[in-house]
Formats: sequence, structure tokens, C-alpha cells
Amino acid sequence: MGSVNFRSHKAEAQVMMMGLDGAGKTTLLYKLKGHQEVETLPTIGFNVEPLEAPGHKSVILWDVGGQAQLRASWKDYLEGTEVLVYVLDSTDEARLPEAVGELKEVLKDPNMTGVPFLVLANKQEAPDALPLREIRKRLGLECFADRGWDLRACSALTGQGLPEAWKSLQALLKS
Ligand SMILES: Nc1nc2c(ncn2[C@@H]2O[C@H](COP(=O)(O)OP(=O)(O)OP(=O)(O)O)[C@@H](O)[C@H]2O)c(=O)[nH]1
Ligand SMILES: [Mg+2]
Repeated sequence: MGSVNFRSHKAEAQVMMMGLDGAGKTTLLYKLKGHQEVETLPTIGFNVEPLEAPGHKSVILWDVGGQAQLRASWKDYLEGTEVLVYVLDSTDEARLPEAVGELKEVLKDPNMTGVPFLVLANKQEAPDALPLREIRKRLGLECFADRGWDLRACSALTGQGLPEAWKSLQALLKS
């Protein structure tokens, strides 16, 4: 945990992670940290962890709770964000439109002008996960040609796709 004032270190990139409740953000944060089998509780407020890998830019990864009543405060976290990571639950087809709507709200924020973003289609190891091409179709993100963005499949549970997601994040930090 840390305070919001943390966010002035320059050597480290400030990366904000958002997405609906239950998308898998906290699971992802601790998987990236290398922790084994973390059982999460719904996040009230946020978690924050530094992530380092040799030869890569260090990242301060903020994981913000996604329950509906907490989303109004997402905008308070956006100042200074260098890349947004937006996590989707690929098995939650019913809430995909809501997830996309919330992403577009965040991208409209004045603090997000030109800020690149990475959408992670999480839970891809689940048998009922929507395939990536289907998710791509439903996102309709082609309109965001004003900034770098990427869409990747992953599983915070198995770690599948996370090395590629990390590389994509590093590329977006340079864009
Ligand atoms: N099958 C599967 N389940 C996952 C995966 N990632 C997370 N989960 C599960 O999804 C549930 C919610 O995960 P969290 O990481 O707590 O979700 P969150 O996005 O942090 O949710 P909030 O804190 O409420 O915003 C947990 O039961 C996780 O074990 C995944 O890749 N695959
Ligand atoms: Mg959480």
C-alpha cells in the first residue's frame, strides 16, 4: 500500500490498472509480482506494487477496485498515468458492454489525453472464455487512433500471455 503522493518518481513509470470488479486485476498484480496462488478479496481502494525486470523500465502498478460504487473515484487516480492497463473478464460476456463503456469513460478524461492503453482479455484459460478475435470485434476501439493501444489475451491464473503483455506494456511506455 502507499499514498497517492508516491507518484512523482521519474525513473519508474506510473501504470494504472482498472476494469470491472472480478476481472482479475489483483490476481494479475500478484502473479506479476511472482507470488504463488493468491486468494483475493474485492479491492476497496487500491493496491500498489513496484515491478522490475532487468533491461526493462521499472513500473509502479496501481490496482484500483472496480466495484460499481468505487468507479466514480477512478478519475482521482488518473493524473500522471503513463499507460492504462484495462482488464476484462473474458468469461463475462454479459458485462462486456459495461466494461467497454467504463473504459471509454476513462479514456475521455482530460488527464488521459494521448495516454496509451493496453486491454488484457483475462481468464483465457477458462473453457467458456470468449476468443480474442470476438472480444476485439466487440470492443470497437479502432476510433482510438490518436494514441498507442494494444489488446492481449492472458490468464492471471496460469500466467499464460503475461510475458507478451509485459512486453506490450514496455512498448507502449516508449510510444
Ligand atoms: N479462471 C480464472 N479466474 C481468474 C483469473 N484471474 C482472476 N480470477 C478469479 O477471478 C476472481 C476475481 O479476481 P480479483 O483479482 O479479485 O478481481 P479484481 O479485478 O481485483 O476485482 P475488484 O478488486 O473487485 O475490482 C477471483 O476468484 C480470481 O481467482 C484468471 O485468469 N482465470
Ligand atoms: Mg482487486
